[in-house]
Amino acid sequence: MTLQYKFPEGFWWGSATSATQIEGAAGEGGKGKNIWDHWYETEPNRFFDGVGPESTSDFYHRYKDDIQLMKGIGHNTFRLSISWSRLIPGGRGEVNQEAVKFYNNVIDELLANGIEPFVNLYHFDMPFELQEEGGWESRAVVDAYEAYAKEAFRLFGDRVTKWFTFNEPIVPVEGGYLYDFHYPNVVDGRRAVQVAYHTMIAHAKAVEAFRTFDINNGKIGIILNLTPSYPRSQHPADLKASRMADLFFNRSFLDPAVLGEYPEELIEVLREHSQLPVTEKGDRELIKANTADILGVNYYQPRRVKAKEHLPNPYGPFMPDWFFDNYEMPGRKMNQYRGWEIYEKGIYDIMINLKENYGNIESFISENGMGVQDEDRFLKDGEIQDDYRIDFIREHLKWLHKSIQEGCNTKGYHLWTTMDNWSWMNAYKNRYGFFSVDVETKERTPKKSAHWIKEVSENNGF
Ligand code: BGP
Repeated sequence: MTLQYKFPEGFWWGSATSATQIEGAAGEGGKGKNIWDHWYETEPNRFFDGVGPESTSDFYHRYKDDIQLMKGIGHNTFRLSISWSRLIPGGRGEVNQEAVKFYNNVIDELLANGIEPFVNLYHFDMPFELQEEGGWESRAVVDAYEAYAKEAFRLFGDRVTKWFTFNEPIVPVEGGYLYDFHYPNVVDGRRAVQVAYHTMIAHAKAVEAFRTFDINNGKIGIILNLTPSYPRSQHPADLKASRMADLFFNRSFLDPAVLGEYPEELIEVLREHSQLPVTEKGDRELIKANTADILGVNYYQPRRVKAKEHLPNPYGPFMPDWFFDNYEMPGRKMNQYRGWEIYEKGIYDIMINLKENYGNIESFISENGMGVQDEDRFLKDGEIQDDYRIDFIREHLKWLHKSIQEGCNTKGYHLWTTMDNWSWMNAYKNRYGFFSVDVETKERTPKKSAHWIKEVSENNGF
């Protein structure tokens, strides 16, 4: 068969998940509480249909079957995260042996089935006790994270070679400290900046620690949600707006993680508005010396911006949005369920940017996907006919393929997500998986896209 879009030998086909969203068993196996368990206990009304993180998709008990499903659709790689509060209840101190056993079993099962585990250490899930101490605002929590990372490298580094320190570290900053969609629901620019900064320090410390372990061919990196910022027009004010959005939402993590330093312009604007974080001596060198080996790119939607229409309220909290307005481009293609624009070329623009401005760092698409509400509507002969998802993936893959042909160092594509999972405040509202999950019985059923990706992965193209 001749393929129009053939991917390089060894291309990583797979999908991505996170502990809190798939494991369930929140009160089992000795797991401590994280901020999601706590928030749900105190404000269940914040979660779609009042569904919380206690049982989610029950991967904790079903991982063996789930790994067979992954294998069945041609996965050669799979991303999971370790739940910090499961491995070390309370966030520091004693390791929970039941958790060690669980993660060992998952890792071994993946390897035995020819699927390489990509392991992420932190996916929005701060142990509750550490949040009570101040979470990422506290430097002591950074130290606790470093100890946790070391423990994970020591326990699993003999078999896991691809490690990630954080998934989308800007999201807890936005959700928890600016826009009120994650616990602790603080709205405070300065505290947000401190949280972002400490997250970066935690990342650099984990990278530094990783290099003291003798992990064969081991690579460590970070997973960032990069949202290219497109200006409404070429007017200098629109261009400036897009540059500012890019600084706050992309370069705030991308530059220090890959280039080892913060953009001067970002530091300047924070200084001007008295928002600079508290730092320690040696931080600059730490960041410089511990850049990522590999970058995971989560891409769902672009950001379109324009110059501000009105001056911001000078008494309101400092916000990145002081420097741009969002722009609704007429004729844009929307995923109406999630409210996100679909712009496939964005994936290519990101990769070209990484090639031209970030040393062509080894990267892969670590998340891309389409969340759809009420997917049962598309049920036919016992299977969800998700042709929209197939189109979505195919069109993104075409642009990714083009970027590879033009020399971008892109190694794989992971869909968000394997089977429908619990999506934070949205719970089970929007479904993303190759497999549907019956929320009551937890039964998994392949969607049409599962058969399609099997073929694509096995042919290494389409
Ligand atoms: C990413 C997160 C995932 C996942 C996904 C889908 O930002 O890394 O955890 O949830 O988005 O988004 P949502 O669940 O908000 O629909």
